[in-house]
Amino acid sequence: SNLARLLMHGKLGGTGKLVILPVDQGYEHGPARSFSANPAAYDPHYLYQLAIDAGLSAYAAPLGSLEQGADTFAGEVPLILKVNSANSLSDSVPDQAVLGSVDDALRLGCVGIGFTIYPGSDNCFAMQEELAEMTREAKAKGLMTVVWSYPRGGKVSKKGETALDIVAYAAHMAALMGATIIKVKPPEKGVDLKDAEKAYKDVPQDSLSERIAHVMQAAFNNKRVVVFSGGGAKDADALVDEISQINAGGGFGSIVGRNSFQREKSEAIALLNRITDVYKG
Ligand code: FBP
Repeated sequence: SNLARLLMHGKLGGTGKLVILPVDQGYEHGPARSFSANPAAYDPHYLYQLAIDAGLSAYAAPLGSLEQGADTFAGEVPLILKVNSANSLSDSVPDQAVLGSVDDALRLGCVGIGFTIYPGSDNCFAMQEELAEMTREAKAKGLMTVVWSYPRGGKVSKKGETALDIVAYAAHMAALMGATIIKVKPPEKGVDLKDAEKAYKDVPQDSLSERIAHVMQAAFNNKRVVVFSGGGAKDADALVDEISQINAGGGFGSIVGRNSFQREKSEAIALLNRITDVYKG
């Protein structure tokens, strides 16, 4: 299967763990905000090569950047086509435009499609219906779906986007939608939905590893593959410590974008090596 192809690739091949390079930040946050820290990363070939040289499990990106290298790097790293994207110029409710298709992913030799949902947004039902439709087609054609489940808008406060109850809810919804791989942000302590306080009274959540364990419980008692995002620029030791706790809590891996491509290449590879070493145990 395509999931097996991804799990058998790179330095973590055969461990059941995975580290993915996602580069859609140019679309979501803008090119200079994404790439000025390491201008080499403006070039899609650099990003392919980074994922290959670091021995990562997969490289995920929107259509244009995957196309700009699909022939040159064919077969060298599993690819995930990120089929929908938000942008920082629009001031509308949280939403993403669907810009790629399952057939595009097949044409590019991808193992799967990546899709963001914003549970909570005024557009969340339409986004979930789009995902359901694309998941159906992807499964019929043998591709995986990787779901970026990012609650945003509605009853979710800005700070609450990473609260434990919200992240666990996000992982659970993606599991119910049949996602092959679920991607959420590392959860923080506390609940955001007032009526969740009682349900969380006895859930251990002081350490990140305890919070990760709860998210894994929400993902069908560890039966679904959940990976956690790297987030904005962080100190290398702090990121490795965070990832050690994700691993200790039973997380399946990480998706690390800005913390890898915003560093100069040798530093990025050194950090990604430390991260894969954590997941190798
Ligand atoms: P990072 O490791 O750079 O955080 O990448 C993960 C990611 O999900 C990207 O795929 C995406 O562009 C970005 O974070 C979205 O984050 P946000 O919606 O919070 O800006």
